[in-house]
Amino acid sequence: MTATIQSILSAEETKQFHDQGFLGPFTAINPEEMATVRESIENTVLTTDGPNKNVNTTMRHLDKKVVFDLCTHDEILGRVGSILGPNLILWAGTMWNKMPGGKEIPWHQDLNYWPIEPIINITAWIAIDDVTVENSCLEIIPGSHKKSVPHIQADGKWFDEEADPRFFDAKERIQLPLKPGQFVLFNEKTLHHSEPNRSNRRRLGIAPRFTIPIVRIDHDKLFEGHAGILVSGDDYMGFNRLTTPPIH
Ligand SMILES: O=C(O)CCC(=O)C(=O)O
Repeated sequence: MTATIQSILSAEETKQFHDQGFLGPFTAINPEEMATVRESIENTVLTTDGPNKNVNTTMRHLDKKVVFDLCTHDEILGRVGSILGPNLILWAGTMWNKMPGGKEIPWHQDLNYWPIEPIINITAWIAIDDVTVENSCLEIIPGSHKKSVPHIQADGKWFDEEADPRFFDAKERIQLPLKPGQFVLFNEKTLHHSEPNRSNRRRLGIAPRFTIPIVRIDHDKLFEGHAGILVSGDDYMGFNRLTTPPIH
């Protein structure tokens, strides 16, 4: 059992999330505070191995307090909890470090890739750098979460699979530039994407993923030894592997 977060979205905002599949931008911390967090991430996270030995940009909330604290900021948990309820598990998190020249992240729905069942998730995409259209901000298609889109092989992109373009209209995209410390929320079926980074600036963001205790996580498919962290309320089901937040 952990402290239970306070819901902070209005009824209108939660309806908007259900209608559109995304919400925001909101502010977790201001750009000055993010400058300190960014420096710590650059010096202690991007330069070290994490718990997933294959890639040091995933799951760093498990081993670095600076990442855990950012991912579980009250402004984020309060909004996620307004939609998923008071019992929340932080089960994944990816840092999206797209350098100048970095590839397109193809249009996709996250549920296509994830070993959780049922697939219930809210992602908070948090800007660590100043994220603009030029350095390839997140783009989403409002309302696209209402149907599942088949995924096909992708060539020359960040992932090997992408949403089949015959099943959606990319012209319906909206772009989501974010100041450092701002974030947006979206769900497991919202189509999203980002262009190649055509600027000369890095685009670093982090995307913590939250679910609820009825969702079974296939931990070892994520990586051997993976565990979630209960970040609010009670794990009333008790079948997922959970661990405690990092202390340093
Ligand atoms: O950072 C991006 O451009 C894409 C992020 C993404 O695919 C995700 O967080 O699920």
